[in-house]
Amino acid sequence: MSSGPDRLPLTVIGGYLGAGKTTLLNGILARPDGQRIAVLVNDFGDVDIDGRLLASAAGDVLTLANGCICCSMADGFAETLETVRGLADRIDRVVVEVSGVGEPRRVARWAHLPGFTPDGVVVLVDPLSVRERATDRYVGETVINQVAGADLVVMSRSDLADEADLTGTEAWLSTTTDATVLRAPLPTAVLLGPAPRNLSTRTDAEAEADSIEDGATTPASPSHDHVSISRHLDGPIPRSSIDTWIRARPGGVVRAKGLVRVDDRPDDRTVLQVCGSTTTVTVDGPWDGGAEAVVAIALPGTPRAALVKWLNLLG
Ligand SMILES: Nc1nc2c(ncn2[C@@H]2O[C@H](COP(=O)(O)OP(=O)(O)O)[C@@H](O)[C@H]2O)c(=O)[nH]1
Ligand SMILES: [Mg+2]
Ligand SMILES: [Zn+2]
Repeated sequence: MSSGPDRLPLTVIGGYLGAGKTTLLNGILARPDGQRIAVLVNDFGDVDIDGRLLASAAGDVLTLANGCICCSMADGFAETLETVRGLADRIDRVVVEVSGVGEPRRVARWAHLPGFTPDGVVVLVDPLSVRERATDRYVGETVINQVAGADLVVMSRSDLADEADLTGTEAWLSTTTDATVLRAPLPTAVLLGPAPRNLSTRTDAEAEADSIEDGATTPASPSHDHVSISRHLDGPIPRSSIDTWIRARPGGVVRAKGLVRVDDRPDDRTVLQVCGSTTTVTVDGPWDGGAEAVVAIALPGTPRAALVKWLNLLG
């Protein structure tokens, strides 16, 4: 019995590194409103940490590892969409998390493929850092394009920002995008359609003009030159090495994440999250049996050696 539409709504979630995309997705998966959702994750770096953070919340999580899906033809992405279309009778919709340097509006073109229907572009912004990032010479253009191409902009971390940050960011956003701007947390029904939100009113002809072929050959923007390195760890690491590591974060690092075991809690999964100047260390459950790994992402031009040395401080 399938009373739903025969085309799968495809929602794209974007936003700069650390903006809160995976957190938002986990929230959706935790409260799916009775919908069966397939999630596609286009993580930055070669270690699948986001996929594992999401997998603990739900079933159908597919990881897209073949480069940034906004600018490369990414055979992997076309194939994955094919796979998802094959699951159509057991899922209700698809949500794609684009890498933090990707342009989600470009990815949304894929929703015009047979079997899918566009359900909008949701872009996360961190009210504490987005205005500064937007002026950065390497990533500014990407951050602005992400926001400008959104249907709905969601301000994450509204719990940490003060009212001045929030209203200042809202004022900036109103000059940068036509999108509806809302503050997190938001119910799933608002994040995913159908909902009273300002879905772009582009005609099919305009969408056609933005053909997938064009997107496939568009050169990557300079923000794609972020320096990313990863390291696999072997066995539990000393608690003290985490403290040392936090204090030694080199300049240029905008994001790091890790799934590790720590010597005083060797059976648990400890999640390391560096996001801008904030570092959090949390335990989210028992060890998942995967590889112990950490990935660091830094602004273009950051010396790799500094990142290697930094990750080597862990254990
Ligand atoms: N306090 C707070 N922290 C958040 C919020 N959203 C995300 N974070 C934290 O910000 C960090 C980056 O979030 P993540 O979802 O992984 O960002 P992504 O890189 O865009 O996928 C993590 O440590 C999250 O726990 C929020 O609304 N409030
Ligand atoms: Mg993520
Ligand atoms: Zn890209």
